[in-house]
Amino acid sequence: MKFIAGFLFSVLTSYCLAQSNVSIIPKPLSLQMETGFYVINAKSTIGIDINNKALQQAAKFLSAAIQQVSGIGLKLTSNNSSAIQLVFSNTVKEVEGYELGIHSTGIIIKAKTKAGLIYGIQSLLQTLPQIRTNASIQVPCMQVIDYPRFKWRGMHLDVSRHFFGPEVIKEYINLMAAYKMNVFHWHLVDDQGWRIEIKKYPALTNIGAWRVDQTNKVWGDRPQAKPNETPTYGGFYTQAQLKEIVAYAQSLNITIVPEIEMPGHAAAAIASYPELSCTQKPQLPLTGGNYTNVSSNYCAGNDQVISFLQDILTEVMAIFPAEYLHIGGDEVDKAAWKICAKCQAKMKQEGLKDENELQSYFIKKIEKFLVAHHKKMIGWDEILEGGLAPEASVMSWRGEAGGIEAAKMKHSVVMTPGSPCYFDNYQAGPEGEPLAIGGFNTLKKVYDYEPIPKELNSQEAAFVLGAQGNLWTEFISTTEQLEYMVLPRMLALSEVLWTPSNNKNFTDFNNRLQYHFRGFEQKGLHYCAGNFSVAINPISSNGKLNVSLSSEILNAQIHYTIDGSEPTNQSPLFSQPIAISSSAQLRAVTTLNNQVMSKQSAKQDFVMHQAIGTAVNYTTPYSKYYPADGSNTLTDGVRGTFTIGKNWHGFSEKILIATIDLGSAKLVKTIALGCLQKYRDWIFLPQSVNFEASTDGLNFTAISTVKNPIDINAKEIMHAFEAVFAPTNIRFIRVTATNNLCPSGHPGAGKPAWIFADELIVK
Ligand code: TNX
Repeated sequence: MKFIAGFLFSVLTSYCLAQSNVSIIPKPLSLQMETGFYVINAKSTIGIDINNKALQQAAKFLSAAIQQVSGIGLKLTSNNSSAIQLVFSNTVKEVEGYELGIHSTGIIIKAKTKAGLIYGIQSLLQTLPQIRTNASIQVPCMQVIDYPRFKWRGMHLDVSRHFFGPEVIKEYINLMAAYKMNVFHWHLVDDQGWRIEIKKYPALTNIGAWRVDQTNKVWGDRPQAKPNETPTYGGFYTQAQLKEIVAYAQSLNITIVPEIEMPGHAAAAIASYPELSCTQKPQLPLTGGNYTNVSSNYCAGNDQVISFLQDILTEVMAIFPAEYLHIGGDEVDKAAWKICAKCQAKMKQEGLKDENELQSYFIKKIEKFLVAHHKKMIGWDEILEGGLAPEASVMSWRGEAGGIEAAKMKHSVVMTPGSPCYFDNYQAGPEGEPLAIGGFNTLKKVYDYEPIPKELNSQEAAFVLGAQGNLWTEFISTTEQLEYMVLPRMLALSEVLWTPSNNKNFTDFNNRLQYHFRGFEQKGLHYCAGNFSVAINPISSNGKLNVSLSSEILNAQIHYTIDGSEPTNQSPLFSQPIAISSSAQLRAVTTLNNQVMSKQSAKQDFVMHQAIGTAVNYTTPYSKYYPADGSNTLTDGVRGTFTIGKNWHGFSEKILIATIDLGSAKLVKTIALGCLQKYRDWIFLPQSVNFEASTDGLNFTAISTVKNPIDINAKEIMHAFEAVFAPTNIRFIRVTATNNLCPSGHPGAGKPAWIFADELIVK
């Protein structure tokens, strides 16, 4: 009976949904479809308390949006029997909550605040057809009760690396608003451009906002400006423009949190006022990612810097009424401070034991100033180093560790870990995708994100305000690409932040998403239709390997081969995990309606050898950012690809020493360590790999040391360092890989490189 009832219920609801096509994103807390329609036509009016400004603003917004879809202009009236009613009501308890009732006789949206009202309107708008009708519109009847899970539902945009004018910013705000995001974190200054007019310091925009145009070159390859070249690329917002945008955002319930970076990422300010750096040497505005001989930190020992920044913040606070102000604080290379007389004197005078404490001293001074002006300070997680300022909030970007630490210290936190919250990373491909900074944050990865880390108990979790998607723009120079990187990942994040996690379902989201895709097309917005690459997920346990395949594409099928040949729609169809029992190359493609959709087949090499399944002991652990699939990644038979987040153990600035025990003496004639070089990601093949063997695990004898034969400047290559020797009985193997230094000409020249290793192959 229960089964039949459940079955009937799901048939009925899917019938109603299919029929009415309600695809609201983020998914409302509760949505009850009812029978019938309300018809919006030329006679419909919007009824409000006409003396209430907020209601007026909301009603105008609604009427303009309906006009866009249907061409019908709805009049505002004070008639409380109007067809569409917008009302403030105390029966709605949640601050951002709303109730939307669509009945055959009319529509009513109730909310406690203007925020709720706007959200109710946004939901109503998502029940309208995406295709312009130029006629009356049928809206299906339903009852929605809704409010958000998190209060910080953020999107960030870097306008320093590439500049986007006020119209683009408004479009960004519109997109955010449509999906009930409510914080716009505006990254207004960075090394490559100062974008906010500061009246007291005009050079910041006269000089700091303009650079020699190298837009046609990839960020990291852009030559530095020469003194005889004219800076022509850039732009900035006047204070009047900013105030107008703030008001615009406010009308859609979006708070703008401005970011003024300090004490690092300040090269543009230093190009404008060289006396602010430790060296005080003049420099030209950066054109891209080449920092050779450029100061990008303020001098932390110079009191003039503090007063300069306080003057700036005073003007910033007068433009942005937000409760929070972001002061950056990330990626400060403290080398300049170590050799700066002023910084060292300041450390002595204040009893600071190292440069981390100097940074903390600097940030605390700024916080004190902001607090005195009734602002809350937020910064990137590096502000934890050397001691967190007393009331600071933390934005956790280098994973979640900073956020966890801050929440445990009872400080507010916004989660924005690189994976999956960096929308400058690839979302598909990467073959066929526009060049991106790297990484791989697919729609599903964003959708599956849970902002509350399991390390936090419920009291600590309350300090997590929410999360945010970040859009850094080193690799994004056009509006089209900006849209493409945000759409549709922002929609996935909006559901993460709005909808209770037990109410989320990726397939259901993906179904609703199709309606939004039609809307993007209608509006001429660029978006990513999905990651058509097949995800290959090896599962190794007890030395046995099974592989599962998945696709993020709705209703897709997967075809595969295991002999290295290119799969077609005729190749075997994936339905259950594939057992791998000998070395093989698996390839797979996504098909839709019997057509191969993947730009390139996904490939994965598997290698069977004598060490499969053995435990690996590392002398120094692998980076927590590159755990691959766990501690025996080197012995799981799974070879790496050029995707660094998968199958590779990464070692930062350290040599790799790994020991394995084959369990008993075995006849061995080759041992190899698979390694990766990826120039742009500071990953270089080791200088050499040394192999040793032992029968007792205590006394090791050298087998051989294999030198790196590959050009240090090679962009990307996989190479196995292999020792070949006369068959020998061996039980224990120790491998030592010595890291390289980044070569000259590389942004990290002279600094230790990463080692990436995927497999220790024993044959
Ligand atoms: C790190 S995230 C940065 C930015 C870069 C970004 C590129 C953060 C606080 N700092 O300056 O643009 O990586 O993904």
